[in-house]
Amino acid sequence: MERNEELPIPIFSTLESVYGHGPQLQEAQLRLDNLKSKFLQVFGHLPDIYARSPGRVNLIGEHIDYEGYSVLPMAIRQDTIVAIRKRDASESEKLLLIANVSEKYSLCTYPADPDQDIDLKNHRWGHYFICGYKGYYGYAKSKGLDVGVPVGLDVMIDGTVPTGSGLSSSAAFVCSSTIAIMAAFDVNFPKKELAQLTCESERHIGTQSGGMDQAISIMAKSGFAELIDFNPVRATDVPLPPGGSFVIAHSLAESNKAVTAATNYNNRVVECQLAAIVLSIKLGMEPEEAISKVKTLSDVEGLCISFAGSHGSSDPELAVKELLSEETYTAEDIEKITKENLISIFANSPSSLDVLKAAKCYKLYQRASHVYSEARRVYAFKDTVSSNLSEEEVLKKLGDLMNESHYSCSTLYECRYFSTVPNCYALDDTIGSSHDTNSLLKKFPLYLISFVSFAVISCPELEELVKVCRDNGALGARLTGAGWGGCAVALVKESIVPQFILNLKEQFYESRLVKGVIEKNDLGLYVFASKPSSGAAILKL
Ligand code: NG1
Ligand code: MG
Repeated sequence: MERNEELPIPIFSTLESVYGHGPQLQEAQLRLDNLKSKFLQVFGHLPDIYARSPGRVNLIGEHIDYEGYSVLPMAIRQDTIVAIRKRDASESEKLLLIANVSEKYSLCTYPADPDQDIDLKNHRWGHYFICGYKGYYGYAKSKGLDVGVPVGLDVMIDGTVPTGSGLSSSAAFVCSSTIAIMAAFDVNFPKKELAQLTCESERHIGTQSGGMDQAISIMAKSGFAELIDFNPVRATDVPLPPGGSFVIAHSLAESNKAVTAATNYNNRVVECQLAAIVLSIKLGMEPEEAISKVKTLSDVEGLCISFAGSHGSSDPELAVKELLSEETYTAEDIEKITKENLISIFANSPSSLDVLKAAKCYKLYQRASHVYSEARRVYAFKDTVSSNLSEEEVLKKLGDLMNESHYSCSTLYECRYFSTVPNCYALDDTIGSSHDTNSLLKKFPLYLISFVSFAVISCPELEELVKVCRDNGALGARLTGAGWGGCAVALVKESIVPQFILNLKEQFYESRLVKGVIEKNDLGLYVFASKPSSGAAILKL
């Protein structure tokens, strides 16, 4: 049988083929009717074709995709549908008009120019469509397709993946946009190629993201989670553990990665690269070679042969313990090891230079420890699912792994601080360690102390939510997606799911209801059990 990733995107002529026959179908029909009538209202025509791509919940394997390590997400039913109409080449208007069914998002207009730069200083929601647009043209040209003269496009978006929630609304948007454009031009590429190209094109938004979200959105199979490997992208079906259910709950803190990249997401990517370079030099590589060759922590794994773990093979976690310092590194500390200054190491990456500008120090030991241990947990999770253990034991073990993952994300990777105060604060310059409350007390008036301590323990929502999940019987609970807000995912025994959700509503959400923003009746949007849904599709309706 041909592997899933070698196939092109499926084309369906009915909504049932994607949404099945349950209440989901009714909801999809309503969305489609609304999308069509709004399209007609705004553009004066009906769309030619539609594409949909789902969001995802990552079960385990956080912040390791960009380091080359496998991750284990599943697609959720919430998705983005893109309706598109290609204008005739004869029509004078050569514009991309991107509208949204939601009034929250106003019409975005761009030139029909695949070579345009995205204005990162002025973030607009339509930029994600342009990522897909540039990606499509770049790929089509590289394959020698005759792309013709760019024409205008009328586009309308309907997304149900909550934004800034760690459920990958951005990748659902970029993937559905790319696929809609591709379908409008009557071509279809293999999923594997699309996963790669959408991953690269989402980087136009300024985050140095890995490829997990696009890969699962494109390659997901209904009823399965997927182990996603990289270089090259591959998906392996992983059945869900019997007797267990995954519940997703929103912390109600949004995290806008496109805006906070320099201090949060990209900061960690840069720290990982620095950790990888320093580690490889400590393992005997010449600095010059390390700088030119080593990009990710997975590049270093093969060098750790002298650090054998209990299983006999090389153990990078041990190497980190021995060779990196737990203290934070300044730029000068690192430059002494690399014998080259950081600005020239990252000279070709403007978004990394932004990170260097914002950062005062780097936590190499902590970030590398997280990445290597999380990579190990992903395989432990997959092996546990297919082990001979009893149902009870499997669920318990998976829950433990999820809890360990959360602890690591929280304490070693620190995906939980607000970006207003960078992780290695600029304040560190004057106050020494910002965690040292005594020295703070001596030096600063009370108002500043309360500000600093607020910053240190800020974004408590996700921590609280994870605790509420565990207190109510979750076998494991963890943040999912990039963190700094967004959702938690909890593994819960199937038999207690309804009661578990009720308890969360009572203990976490009730006190946070805000009239006009979060109403009691809408709570189902913020906390729900999720089954693995299918991947991207083209709809010719
Ligand atoms: P979210 O925050 O869900 O968009 C991001 C990255 C992933 C991955 C996770 C952390 C993008 C598009 N996605 O997910 O590649 O690195 O964080 O595991 O930036
Ligand atoms: Mg995203």
